[in-house]
Amino acid sequence: MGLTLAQKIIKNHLVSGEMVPGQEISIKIDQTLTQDSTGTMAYLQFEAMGVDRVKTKRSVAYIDHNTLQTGPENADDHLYIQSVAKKHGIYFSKPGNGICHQVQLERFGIPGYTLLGSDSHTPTGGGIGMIAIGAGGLDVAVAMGGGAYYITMPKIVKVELKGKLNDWVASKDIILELLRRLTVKGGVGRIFEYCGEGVSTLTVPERSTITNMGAELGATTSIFPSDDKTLEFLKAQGREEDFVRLEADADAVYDEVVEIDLSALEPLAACPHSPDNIKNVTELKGTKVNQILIGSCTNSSYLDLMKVAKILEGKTVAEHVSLAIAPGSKQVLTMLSQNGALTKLVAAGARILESACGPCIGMGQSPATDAVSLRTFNRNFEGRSGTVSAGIYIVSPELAAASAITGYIEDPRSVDVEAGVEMPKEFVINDNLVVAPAEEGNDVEVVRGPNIKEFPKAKPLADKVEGKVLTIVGDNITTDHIMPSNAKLLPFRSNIPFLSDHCLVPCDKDFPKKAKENGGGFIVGGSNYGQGSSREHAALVPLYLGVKGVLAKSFARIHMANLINNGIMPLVFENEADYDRISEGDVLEVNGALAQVETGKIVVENKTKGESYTMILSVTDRQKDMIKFGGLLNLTKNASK
Ligand code: MIC
Ligand code: SF4
Repeated sequence: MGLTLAQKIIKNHLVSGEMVPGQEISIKIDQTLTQDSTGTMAYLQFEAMGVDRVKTKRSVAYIDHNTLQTGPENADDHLYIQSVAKKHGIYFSKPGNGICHQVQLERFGIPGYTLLGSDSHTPTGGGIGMIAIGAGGLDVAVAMGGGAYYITMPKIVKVELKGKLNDWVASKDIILELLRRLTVKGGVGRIFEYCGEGVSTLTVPERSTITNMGAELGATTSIFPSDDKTLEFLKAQGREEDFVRLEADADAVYDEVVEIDLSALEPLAACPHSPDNIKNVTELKGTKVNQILIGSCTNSSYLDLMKVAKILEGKTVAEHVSLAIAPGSKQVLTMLSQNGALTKLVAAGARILESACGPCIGMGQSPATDAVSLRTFNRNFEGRSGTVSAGIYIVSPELAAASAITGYIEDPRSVDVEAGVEMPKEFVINDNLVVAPAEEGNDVEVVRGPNIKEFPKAKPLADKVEGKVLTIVGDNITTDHIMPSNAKLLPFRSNIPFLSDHCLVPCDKDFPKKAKENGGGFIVGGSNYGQGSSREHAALVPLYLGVKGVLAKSFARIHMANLINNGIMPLVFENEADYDRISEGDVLEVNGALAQVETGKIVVENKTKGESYTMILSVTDRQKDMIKFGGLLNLTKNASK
């Protein structure tokens, strides 16, 4: 029986387990990436492991999220990461060099390699045929130390692309179409592998837009074959030697199949407040727009911005619209400036932002009260923009640019410009913002500013676990709800005590107070609890607040792993109706917890109501040990005794 491409790469990296969906496997990681907002914790954890030099083929630390230095905190974090990177063998991508996923694709990604990143959009690398996975900082720290990465073997979904996109329909519309069909939960436990005649019609940056936003499906990762288009891209990046041709076997067997006829797609938009709330542009046409933002790791490539420049050339942004553009990398910005496209953008009235995540993570550019904002980003969760009342629409750069001119949502097919942008033969290469690590790290001193606080350490599981239900939240709660990120909070990503006053506040403003007054307790959630980002803070902060377990209808993959890594029990209702029986303030108790963890079923007694609920602890044996020992670090320490 033939193998799919994902299976081939996993097989080549398999350390333990069998490639049977649902079973635990572990794989060797070739490359890691961190960014600054998750990186400080990842490196503090790496340091706690006591490993001198990273053991990967290449590890890169990027600064791209917290670049708005409104006080010394972010700059202190940058210095810490820069020095720790130099000491331990990690390349350091300075602020200004670009968004981690864009730069990794341009300069470091290699087809057939595995990449683990402390950011949920790491699967962007699937656009050049990598198995690229997002994870919590602790998992990335372990991988840097040479440890294998453990996951449940996903199902492999074949996405058969037929035909070719029509002019001004974008690759963004392909992933929006998948989100329309499958929802933000539809990809959980799955790898999306793209095949079919439509693949060869898409360039690497277009493919990467799709694999990037596979994260919004909840997928483990997404991957494209490595073919002539990949060669064209790597060659233009001066990295032809990194190319290897890779595809699925002709007789590969997939667990599921989805077909998309590219020629039938139309421009789409994800409407407020979820990436799967999809409408056709024709339904939205004429909606007045106040702000347009073009950028993010989803859509800030050279090709994307050239399309935007083409549409905006000679035009002026509508009077009532603010248009801001953040090119994805220094390379993109340099090329736009060299070929004059930047001048066209500026002439049209665009506000040029630095090459960083910027407004995508709420670092500035919050829209006005009740404003409508079109963004080429990937997430439109309520409040993520910094303005709770704003309506955020996720769209392609083409649709965004067309709308910037009239100030109303426009169908990009109506622009009077010829479609298509040529892939450059050569990208401009200048890696002078990437600092190589020291040959010998012993003499490098790690700089720890006052903002670098210790991370909370989990304790081994007690046999009797008790506490109050601190809050009850609904379905699809994101990590942006659990641990909000914005220009005010991001500077404190290395300061868990500070962040703890903001935990779950968008859902329940009294949550931190209740957690502190009661010395911790339980959170009750609906389905897909913890969707979105990889931020470990959504587990570390509840850990700091004394949260012992989360009872939910289901969990998102990365968040569930982060809870377990930090010794918090993720418990799934066997009977979903029990969710409605629980009230805030109920006292819950688990007796004989240590033995119950072993069985994978936990009986939670509700002392207040005099009833009990069977909860499933759907974890592997190794994860059971993590919960018992109090997280991954304790387990690792225990194993090495
Ligand atoms: C995001 O897009 O939500 C982030 C910010 O990149 C996060 C990481 C973080 O919270 O620092 C992610 O996607 O993992
Ligand atoms: Fe940065 Fe936004 Fe991409 Fe997250 S989704 S890595 S915040 S650009």
